[in-house]
Amino acid sequence: MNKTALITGATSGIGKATALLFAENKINLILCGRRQKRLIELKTELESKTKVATLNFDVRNKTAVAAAIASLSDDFSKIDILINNAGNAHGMDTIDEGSVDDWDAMIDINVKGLLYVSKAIIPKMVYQKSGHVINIGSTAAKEVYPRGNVYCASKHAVDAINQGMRIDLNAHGIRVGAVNPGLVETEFSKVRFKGDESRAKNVYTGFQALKAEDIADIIYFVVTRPYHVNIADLVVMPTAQASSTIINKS
Ligand code: NDP
Ligand code: 8X3
Repeated sequence: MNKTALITGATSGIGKATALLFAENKINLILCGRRQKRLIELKTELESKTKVATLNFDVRNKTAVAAAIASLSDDFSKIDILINNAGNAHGMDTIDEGSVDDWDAMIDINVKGLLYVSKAIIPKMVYQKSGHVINIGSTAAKEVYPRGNVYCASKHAVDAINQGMRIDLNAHGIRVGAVNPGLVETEFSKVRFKGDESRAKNVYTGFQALKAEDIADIIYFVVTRPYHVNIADLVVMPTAQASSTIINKS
């Protein structure tokens, strides 16, 4: 039987590229995001390739998260793969100048939202004695860079949660691993810089950034290893990037 994957943040970037690749490979999809129009368009695009359901919720709203996942039809109720991908940076300021609203957004979405979705799905994986959770971290989960403070804290939390999940779910045969990308050209910087396109573009100028498809390939590789292989933690950067702050720009 084909596997079913739930992908948060499927409306854009890494999540969308992963949805496209999974569909090509006949993995059934539950696509999640706030932008309903994009969810519908993606469903229309992919449903000739695989079975697709959409769930429209904000990961910050724990009641909406639980209700959306509980609303899945029987066809989609057994979730084999959870891709905890929804997230963003909001702002890039020194700690003294940072906006409390931006901090709330990053902690509420990247950390608490990931937990709310996990809480709605992992107990079912425990019950079914199978499942694979991929947490999308970041190089910001591994190091801290200037003005990255709270975004880096949120991704360090994802790193800790990834480790904690793996420990706690070990007895249940559930695989847990993180994929931690460096700079990937998506809508990420547009969100971080609140729609400032030229500032966003500048982040990826002068070197070849990763594409969302590069990360999708890696996620697909991770979920297609034999059952006895669990890729626990993986960091991937563009060749031009050596760390968060060392980028070989032309
Ligand atoms: P995008 O901005 O392109 O995509 C972010 C996705 O997250 C969108 O689909 C968005 O959907 C969803 N999302 C954001 N906030 C919420 C919310 N409150 N509720 C539900 N869904 C939400 O960025 P990326 O694809 O680059 O980011 C995906 C993940 O990869 C994030 O966790 C990010 O931190 C991580 N990452 C990105 C890197 C990069 O350089 N781009 C590098 C390392 C990690 P919608 O707006 O429709 O809700
Ligand atoms: C996204 C990569 O360097 O902007 O997580 O933090 S970075």
